[in-house]
Amino acid sequence: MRSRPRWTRWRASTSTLIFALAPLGAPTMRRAPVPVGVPQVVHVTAREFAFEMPDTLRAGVTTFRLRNVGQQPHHVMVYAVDRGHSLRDVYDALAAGGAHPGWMHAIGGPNAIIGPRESVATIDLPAGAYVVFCHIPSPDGRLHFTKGMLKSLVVIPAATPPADLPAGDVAVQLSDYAFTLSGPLKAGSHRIVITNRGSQTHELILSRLAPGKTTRDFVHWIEAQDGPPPVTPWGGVTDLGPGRSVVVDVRLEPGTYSVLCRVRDAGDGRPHDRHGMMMEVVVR
Ligand SMILES: [Cu+2]
Repeated sequence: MRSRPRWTRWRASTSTLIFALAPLGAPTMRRAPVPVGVPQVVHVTAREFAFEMPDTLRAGVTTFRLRNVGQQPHHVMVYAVDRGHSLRDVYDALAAGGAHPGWMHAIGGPNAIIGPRESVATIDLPAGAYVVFCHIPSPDGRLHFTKGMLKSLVVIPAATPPADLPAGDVAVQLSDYAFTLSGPLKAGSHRIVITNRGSQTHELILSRLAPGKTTRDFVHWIEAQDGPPPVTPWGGVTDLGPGRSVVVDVRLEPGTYSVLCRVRDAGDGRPHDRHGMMMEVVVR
């Protein structure tokens, strides 16, 4: 014998199911699309030496919009942290240098920017415990996270329907050790889908080269920090673990751009540009 409350509940769940599946074919759905989740937008303001941003986010697809009101370049590294590890553990692990420990997972974030431009990266953020930090060195050699640019972030489960990562107009694959673009980059706005197909964590540092300067000049400058930088930082994505994708919104001006990965190799500890993970892209 079936009781009435059960029947009512069954009907409710069936109609929900039909509603969810309808966009696959029902013509009536053209006028009444199923609402889909919209990425949450997180505004991050960076300066010497702090991040201004929420401490808690909801899980799902999230757009980080980084604005840097400081004088030095800053970026946002986003790492998920396994249970049982504190912010102090993260600090100690980062301060030790070398490859990051296995209990930290690179999720990707907006790479370095300075001045009025924004660095914009959309990532999928599962619920859990995270840290955000800046791993860029100061002129005195100390990394920004040691000066205050390290904070914890809690991502709580979301009740809203999940959004998909937005589609892009260009794809970039990261591998061990190369960047592969799906097509040319022209001046103007792009939505770039960056996917790590390698076995290690990689990043994409996008910088516009000053006239006459090369990516090798930039690498030399990163290591020596002498004189003014030969580039303008233009965003990209910070550390991104294998198999993950991030969508970066960028507005390109004509010029030559340097594309670089400085993640330290799991094998020999040298930065990936030393393994050939660097290229130049001419934008017209
Ligand atoms: Cu790399």
